[in-house]
Amino acid sequence: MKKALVTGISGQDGSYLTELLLSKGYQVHGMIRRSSTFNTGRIDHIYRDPHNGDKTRLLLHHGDLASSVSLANLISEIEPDEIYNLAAQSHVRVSFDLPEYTGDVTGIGTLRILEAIRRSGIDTRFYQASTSEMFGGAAPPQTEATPFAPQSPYAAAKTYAHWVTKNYREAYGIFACSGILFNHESPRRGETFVTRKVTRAVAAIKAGKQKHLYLGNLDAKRDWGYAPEYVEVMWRLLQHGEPLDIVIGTGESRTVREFLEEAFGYVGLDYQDYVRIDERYFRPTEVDYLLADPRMAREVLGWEPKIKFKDLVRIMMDADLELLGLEAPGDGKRLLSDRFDGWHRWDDQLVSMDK
Ligand code: NAP
Ligand code: F7E
Repeated sequence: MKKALVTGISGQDGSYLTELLLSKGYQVHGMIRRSSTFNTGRIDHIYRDPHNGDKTRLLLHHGDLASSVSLANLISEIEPDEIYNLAAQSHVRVSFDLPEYTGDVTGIGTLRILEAIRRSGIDTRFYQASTSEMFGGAAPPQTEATPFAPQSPYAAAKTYAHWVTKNYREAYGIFACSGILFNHESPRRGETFVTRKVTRAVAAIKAGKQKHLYLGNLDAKRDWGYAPEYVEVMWRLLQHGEPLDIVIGTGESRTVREFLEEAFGYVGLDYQDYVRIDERYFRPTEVDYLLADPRMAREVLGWEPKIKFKDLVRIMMDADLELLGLEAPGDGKRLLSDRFDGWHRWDDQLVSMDK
């Protein structure tokens, strides 16, 4: 049985990747950080408490990207075949308020893992969650050859992590890869990222629980894809014959305003009646236009996204309407059951644990 260690298992991508790995028969070790409140909501549906005598291939351990000791201990004790480093202070706006912390966790945290791998001497494959934010101000479309131009402490930290991953590959022969992922979203997206903030607000407005939605820059353009499809490519990258750095996105870019039109329009509302601008959501430096050229992912990994912008909005809208007990038009839900099977099922489906 292959063993994987996943940092950031409690986040959006960590939860989907864990479902994928369990469905492929892996034993998954997840690193969670200590919190005074429960932070495992996204993986509770697949966790089995060994105290109940349940068979489980999902094991959780405390650790932190700020702690070299915890990382070195986990890596030498588990001896994972694959390590997916998904943990990060991942919010761009917040990184301007917490620049030092973001540099430490999102940047140096990656070095701590690589150094723990090197010192343990184990033969493992490493995935680094790099990001389109590293392209920052570079002209679109962005490819593997586009020079980085980070525009935030988050992007600068990720750029450091990206380069040090490449350096450990070249210097020490570690099978270390980076996926340069463009924005990817889902019903499990953190509530303060713009897509989820919008879909939750539309549902709350529809339910009569909220009157207005306060946002920042509506003109920024993003290449938004569907998170479960993106975690699949992380796994494919580590199964590839040689370590690579690769761009992952849909090849379509839309403004925040277009997202608003689509989400409000889905339930028959006009966003202009509800959206207000609040300066506090503007960033000191913005990334205006991200658009992936995902040709290499298609040619080398055979990866192509099935869910594009409009479908993504529908999937997220259906989920947030249902969370508030409202009847959803259901287009998103139907689309998921038509296009996917197996582990790619609607969010609440359990992954079979006894494979
Ligand atoms: P997310 O939902 O914000 O999850 C981040 C995860 O990191 C959470 O599990 C969080 O734990 C954990 N974490 C934060 N600080 C930590 C620390 N000091 N030590 C250990 N764990 C820590 O992020 P995501 O959207 O799933 O993204 C996954 C990764 O891909 C991140 O590295 C992100 O920067 C990167 N990325 C994301 C996108 C995107 O569009 N989603 C695109 C490109 C790259 P808690 O649950 O306790 O907070
Ligand atoms: O912002 C604008 C904002 O925070 C998208 C992270 O996963 O993807 C994510 O970073 C756009 C920006 O995502 C609000 O100014 C307007 O132009 O949803 P976001 P992000 O900054 O693109 C990349 C690839 C990552 O790697 C990151 O980890 O939307 N925007 N009004 C707003 N954004 C937020 N959050 N809130 C607003 O009220």
